[in-house]
Amino acid sequence: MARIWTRRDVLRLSVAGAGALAVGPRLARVAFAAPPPLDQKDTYKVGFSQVEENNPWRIAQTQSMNDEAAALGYELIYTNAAGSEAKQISDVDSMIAQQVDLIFLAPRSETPLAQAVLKAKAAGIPVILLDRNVDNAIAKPNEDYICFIGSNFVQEGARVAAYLAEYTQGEATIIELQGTTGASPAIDRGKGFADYLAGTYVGEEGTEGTPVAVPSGGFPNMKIVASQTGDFARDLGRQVFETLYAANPEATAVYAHNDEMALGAIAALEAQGKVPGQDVVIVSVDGSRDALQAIVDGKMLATCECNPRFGPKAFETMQAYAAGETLPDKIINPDRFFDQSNAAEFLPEAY
Ligand code: GYE
Repeated sequence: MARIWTRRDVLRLSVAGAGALAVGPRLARVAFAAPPPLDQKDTYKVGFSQVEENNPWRIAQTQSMNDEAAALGYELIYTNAAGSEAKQISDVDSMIAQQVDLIFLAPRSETPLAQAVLKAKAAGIPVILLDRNVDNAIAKPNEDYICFIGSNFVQEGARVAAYLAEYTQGEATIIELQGTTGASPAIDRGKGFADYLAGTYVGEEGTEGTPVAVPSGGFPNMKIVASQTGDFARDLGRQVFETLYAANPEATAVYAHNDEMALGAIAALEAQGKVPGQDVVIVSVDGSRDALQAIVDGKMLATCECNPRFGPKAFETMQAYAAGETLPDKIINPDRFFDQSNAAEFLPEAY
């Protein structure tokens, strides 16, 4: 079976990796057609490389990973890259040096962190990607890493677009606040939303929640007039929105790639004496407590859920891999959708 590696295989890969490094900055993809194996054991030492810890979504995710590791009696080696790709790459290096059994990686962006996946593979350590993907031209699921666990971000963007289209009856001048540049949720949430408005969105991958079909021709009177990154952060979202709104005061809607930036835009509008929810409607993704409260208060229109509580699914997937199960390339979390009709109901369970 391709999954069984010998120590000599690992050694050969390290040598191949070192050779590739000598000729260029990128590790060549190694030839093995399966990620490194994982023994079945009573307890494990597992790495969790978190991208940042500056918002409620990340805090809830880390909490969920800690809780599940503690419940299972596993040791969790946690690192916080504080929003830096360079730091995250060295965090993974240090996990490799500590010889963890497996690495859960929440990669900041798709391309630089694909290299970290290859390094872990070369060291014989399997990786599971949490909540963001890597560039699959560089590192592949079921080959270089086990699988990705997370939401269908294209669908999230399309669902938000469908909701906004219905609410505005196809008339909107939109400012888009993008997530972290090069991060898969930013790329895909942008794409799903834009494709839906253009009329080219096609539902994908059997997940629930596919939005209503786009009318042919899309929504010609819904236009994105400005689009810039706010790095998924509340205060940067506020500042970027302020600049974009000053240049586009005719805007009637904001599409933020996460709740934190949506809340930043709400703060900027209020600071200018505007009424969020009336002068400008705001839609986003995540389903944080503050966002649900903003919906209850009428300041935000809707948010598509993206659930941060990964712990149980992450460790269950790891155990399934150790048991020799074949896993899909992507394990998709189902997302709910929150608006005025149900935000109050979900507030108590929100993070
Ligand atoms: O939406 C955002 C977080 O990668 C899916 O990252 C995740 C996103 C999430 O910081 O709020």
